[in-house]
Amino acid sequence: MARKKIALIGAGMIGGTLAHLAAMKELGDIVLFDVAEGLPQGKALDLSQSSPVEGFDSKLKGANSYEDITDADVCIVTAGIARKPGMSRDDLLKTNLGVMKAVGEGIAAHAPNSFVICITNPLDAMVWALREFSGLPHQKVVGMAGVLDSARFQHFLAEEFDVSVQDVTAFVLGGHGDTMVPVIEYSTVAGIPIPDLIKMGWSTQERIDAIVQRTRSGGGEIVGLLKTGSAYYAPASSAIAMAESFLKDKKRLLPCAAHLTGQYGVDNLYVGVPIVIGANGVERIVEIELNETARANFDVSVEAVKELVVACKGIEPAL
Ligand code: TXD
Repeated sequence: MARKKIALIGAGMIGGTLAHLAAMKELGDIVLFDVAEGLPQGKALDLSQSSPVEGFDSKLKGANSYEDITDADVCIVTAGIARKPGMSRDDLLKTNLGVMKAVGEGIAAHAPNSFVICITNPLDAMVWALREFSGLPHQKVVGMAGVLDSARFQHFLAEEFDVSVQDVTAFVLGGHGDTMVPVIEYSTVAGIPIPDLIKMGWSTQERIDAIVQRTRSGGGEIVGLLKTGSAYYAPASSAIAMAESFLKDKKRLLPCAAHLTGQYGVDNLYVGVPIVIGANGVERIVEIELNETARANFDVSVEAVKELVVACKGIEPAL
């Protein structure tokens, strides 16, 4: 059986890390595509030279032409500009919308059967625009944010409870970052929900609220520290988990930005919800009952995504 093909559109910080992870996990052969000349080729060569040491047989290629992504099984899109300190996610809108147009057309022309994972910010609007520009089926285009947001939440919770991250599950909904909605009742340590853990004296509501807040501004905290870019290790790991679920038909239930058609009372919008990812892409959208607070927060999140989509339509009338 021929190897799977993974196209990474954008060979910057996340793109390079994606290539490293995909190669180490031998998910398939990898094409790093970027508009910058030399960058994808340099990273591909450097990574290829680590293969004898690491013992992986994935082939890596750097490219500046969309022809090289031909027949990719998965495309992971990080192309665009990253957030700089002081810059809001929405400031990125205009530039990255133009990038989504080019990328969407490139994927439509060369890898129309691929499973597409968008990472570029502002995520919920960019994945919507990328789907529109590419014309691919909605179940084959998703956005990565929830896996990262819940990983951040899980990390902070594991620290708070002093338990293994492996035993912490976190449940988040809604848009990326500031408007993320953690559902505390469904976030657990080995199945014990957080409200019960609070009752057991493992933490307090105030401390959990502070963790939620830190998670929401998790991206900004890293931007502030790095000063020259945004997070890339955890975002790359998160997208690889999604790609792996598709490539291996694992049917993992992961929080992702998915196209809603009435679920959660939302129509024709990409919002972060739990989905099952398998060989057919989005195989199921999981609709859970929300309590009043979660519902109210979710609605705020949906409104924020709606506003961004309206802004996109203002910039790009073809949408
Ligand atoms: O949770 C999430 N979704 C995110 C999103 C978490 C962290 C960062 N997130 C966003 O990912 C971030 O705000 C950016 O929009 C993307 C990519 O972040 P990265 O850190 O990888 O940015 P880089 O290093 O600037 O890389 C972007 C690359 C760079 O090499 C450009 O030359 C290239 O994109 N680029 C393009 N490639 C192809 N085609 C076009 N048109 C293009 N324009 C720029």
